[in-house]
Amino acid sequence: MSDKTNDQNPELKAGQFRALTEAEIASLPGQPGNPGRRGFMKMGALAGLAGVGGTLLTGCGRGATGDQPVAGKAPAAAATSMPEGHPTEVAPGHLDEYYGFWSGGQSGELRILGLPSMRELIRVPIFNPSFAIGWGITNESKRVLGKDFPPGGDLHHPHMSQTNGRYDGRYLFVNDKTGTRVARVRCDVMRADKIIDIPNVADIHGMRVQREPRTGYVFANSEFRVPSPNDGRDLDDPKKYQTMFTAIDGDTMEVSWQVIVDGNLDNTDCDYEGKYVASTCYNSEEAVDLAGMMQNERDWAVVFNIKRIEAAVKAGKFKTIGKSKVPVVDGRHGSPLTMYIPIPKSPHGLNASPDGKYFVANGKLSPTCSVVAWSKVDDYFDGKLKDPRDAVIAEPQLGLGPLHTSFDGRGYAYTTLFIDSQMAKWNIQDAIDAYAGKKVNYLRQKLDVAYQPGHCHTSLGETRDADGKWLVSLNKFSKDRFLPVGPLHPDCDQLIDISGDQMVLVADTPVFSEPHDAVIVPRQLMAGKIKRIWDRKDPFFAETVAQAKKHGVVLEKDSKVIREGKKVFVYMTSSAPKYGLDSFKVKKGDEVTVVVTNVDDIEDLTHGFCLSNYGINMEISPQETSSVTFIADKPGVYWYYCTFFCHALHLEMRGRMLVEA
Ligand code: CUK
Ligand code: CUA
Repeated sequence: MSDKTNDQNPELKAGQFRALTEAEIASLPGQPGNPGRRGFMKMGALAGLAGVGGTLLTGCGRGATGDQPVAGKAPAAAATSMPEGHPTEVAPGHLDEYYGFWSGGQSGELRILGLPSMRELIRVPIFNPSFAIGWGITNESKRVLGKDFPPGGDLHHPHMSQTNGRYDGRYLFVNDKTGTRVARVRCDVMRADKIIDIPNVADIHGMRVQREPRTGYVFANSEFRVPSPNDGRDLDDPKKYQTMFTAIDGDTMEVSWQVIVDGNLDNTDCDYEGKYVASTCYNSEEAVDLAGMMQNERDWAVVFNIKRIEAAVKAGKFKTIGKSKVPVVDGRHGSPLTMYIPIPKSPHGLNASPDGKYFVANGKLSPTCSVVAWSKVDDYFDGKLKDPRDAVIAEPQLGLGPLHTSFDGRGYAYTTLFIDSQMAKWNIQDAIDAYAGKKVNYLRQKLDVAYQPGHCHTSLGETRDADGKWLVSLNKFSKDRFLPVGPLHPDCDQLIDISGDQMVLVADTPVFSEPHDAVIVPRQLMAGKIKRIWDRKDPFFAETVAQAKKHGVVLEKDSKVIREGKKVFVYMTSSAPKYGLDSFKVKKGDEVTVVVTNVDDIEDLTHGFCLSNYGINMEISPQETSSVTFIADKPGVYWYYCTFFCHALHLEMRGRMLVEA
């Protein structure tokens, strides 16, 4: 199916799009009188007929705004002369308007995209080693990763720190499902500076940050139930398995407290007042096989009362488990610390609306989303609401497989339908009215996406600043959308314009496995926050600087070798196109630490240090110090050379390590 490609629209070059006509929009699924999916598939033919009469979608009423003198959008005139094959509206040399911080899934990395071009700008390795920059190889990165770091991670959820419900550009926090870890990334240099193991639990999945008054807490769900402590006891006695909700102090990256729950936790989000955080909770059956996990018609959204939990911890009403000192409170059914709201069926995503009034739990195995009012949660904890189910104030029926919901700040919600391969746009107030018995149609549009969407995310949609401009659909399958590249297909992330009444698909982007979630942040918000060269006083390599100081070495100018028994420290500068040392000599079996300081202070003038046949490469960006420690176990001549093309004489930028037998 290639209904939306330009095969049928020969007037347009590959990658060019034009705006839908009124008639085409009316034919979209979800529109009154629409002919359904089949009709949508016919749209390609329709588009062919319409020919070049329509405006290019690249213009899309979003051309030059006049208030963006610095690049941003290409002027409307330039939009018609977009480079061939470029699926975007950002012309060469122009900058994107938004940063997209993208999960890398089982790649273990964070990715930074530009929107609306959907261009991948850079990858930030976090749980995954990266030979390109030396993550997992350098001493500096190993200090963050810890001693015996696993070979990778499964990063699902990136979220930026907030202050008063708005992104503040300090940190990004990410989870590692397989390694039961949470990492913090500094937004100024886009490097992880803390990675912590979460004790007592397994598989950190859903993760969000406290919005009010600031982050504050980072909340993490552990999904799989295991014995606790998980030390070989109670192996095949699932009744003794449990899981917990974890709150981390985002400033110190220490675990503040944990709450034992029933079921297993999936996704999580918090309110805009700093009072509550809620998690979807499936497998209320507490089974360990597929059939068993799908028995109940309803599972839960669990709401955690932050103040009460803090008070319980303060009053000493907690236990600790095994060697961990983390206070653990009991939040299972009947606890005054939690509220279990029945939600159909095995709910997955949980998303708080930017007006601060509601959260939406996405039904997954039910065609519904459940809208819960935070005010009713207040009522429940105040004793005014007896049945937690009465906190549900709407349950719109949207389609098959609702997984995640995003908001535009104008009262609309956008929900991914995994099984239907569609995005549903619906009106929250209408859904509430319909639940109350009024005859209203809350559904506004269904847009086919390709294919099987997981998360969706709107620009600024998880903050008070939700601007209703862009929506991304992070699709798990791409099938026929791209050139075949072997049995493993890329995923397909699609950009959707939501600035008008109708969602309009504007770009397909192939992505490597497997983005789950993303956040979209305007570039103005990051202006001045991102460094372009390192600060010599940066804490990332401060320990290496301190070690050099002990050796009496001034990193910015000294290049010398210092021997301490079998330990050899090789200090050298790098300045295009030369290392401070043309060669150094060690003995077989020495523990060698090479410390390279890039004294160039020109933006983008990065050097590399690659040591042949020793499996070593590292990046040294302007004003950075990077170091690596290894055993010189192979005698002979080994060249080290620069891996970042830095100068016309880059290939000559090298030297020799001489290892005596
Ligand atoms: S989860 Cu993957 S599609 Cu890990 Cu946020 Cu829903
Ligand atoms: Cu330094 Cu290439």
